[in-house]
Amino acid sequence: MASTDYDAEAFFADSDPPPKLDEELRAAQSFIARHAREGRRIVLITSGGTTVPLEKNTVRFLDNFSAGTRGAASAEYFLRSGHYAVIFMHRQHSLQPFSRHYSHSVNPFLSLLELQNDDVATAKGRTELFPSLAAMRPTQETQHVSPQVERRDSTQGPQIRIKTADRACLITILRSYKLIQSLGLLHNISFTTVHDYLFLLRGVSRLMGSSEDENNRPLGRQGMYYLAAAVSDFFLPATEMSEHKIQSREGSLVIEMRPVPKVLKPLVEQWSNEGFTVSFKLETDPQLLIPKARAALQRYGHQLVIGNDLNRRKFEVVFVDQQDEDWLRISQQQTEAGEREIEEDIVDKLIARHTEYIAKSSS
Ligand code: 9Z3
Repeated sequence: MASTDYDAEAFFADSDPPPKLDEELRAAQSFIARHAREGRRIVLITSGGTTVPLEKNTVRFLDNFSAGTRGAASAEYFLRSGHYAVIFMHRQHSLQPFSRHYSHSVNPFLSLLELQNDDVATAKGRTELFPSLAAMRPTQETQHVSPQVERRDSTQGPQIRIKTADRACLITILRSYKLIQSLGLLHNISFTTVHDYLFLLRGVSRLMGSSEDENNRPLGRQGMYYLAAAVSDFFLPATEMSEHKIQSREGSLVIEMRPVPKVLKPLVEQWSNEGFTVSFKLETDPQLLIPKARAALQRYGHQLVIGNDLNRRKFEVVFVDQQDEDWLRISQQQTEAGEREIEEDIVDKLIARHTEYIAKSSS
């Protein structure tokens, strides 16, 4: 190890905490305290990729691949089980539970809506919005707007409706979202940089690790840590970062990055108080998946590594624990058609394993 490599303790001692950390942790504390008091299991889900800024006034950064699907979908399945309160710690602007079904790229929200009593089909309507387009005729598929224009009641402006075909699905998702909100079962925290992520992970796992129910029994094993975020392996310490935008006149860009401190070890040994800890291992070379997952288990001593290959992750993962390897596969066609999600099966299996883990401590 180079003398400048950071272990977790040195990293936290040498780095300034993110400006809103205390505020974030106060909010997380009241969520955790309430659910621990009520004897509910709590799962901390991390989701999305971390960034590593190359400059203090950041113009460029290194990013890790992750859309946040794994984390956001899993959060919904944990909530649906009825056994968990969920802390969803995600990369800012990555996918979130419930709203993920209507992301801008997959299912743009505006295309679910239709306008009634609207006059965009008339030249007058177009003049109001984009005068320079007034002379252009609507395309064939928007012609059907016209009959409604004929019936237009001048006292009533345009009305918005959800398209009939999308209504049932949207209503189910909206009702689920509202229900979870009204029960206060989901708490969101966002991060951008790997630095934010590390401070938040330490803060939240310490809070979970020290919480108790009303009979002073620790949350301990009832806590789960589901670490699906794609975390950078390399970072630049603040002391080695350029203050301003790196200038191209300096020729080729050569940056030496440091290994990110491994916080899974202190999470397991010091912070989480025996919480059930699941990390994900992402590889692109299938040969490396099992050995790397095994090495992580060995190194950190946690309960489970879920290995996934970048290109197969939506229909195949492998559960690696101290004893064996358990492949979970679902149909690729069904996945691609949007009929099934592997996260449903992952979460089912994890809940069963978590239940067993809790039972072991009480026996
Ligand atoms: C994963 O492996 C996740 O399953 C994915 C999910 C990032 C592949 P999406 O968000 O993708 O659904 O698009 N996460 C962990 C990746 C990671 O950084 N793991 C570290 C490593 O592999 C260990 S914590 O070394």
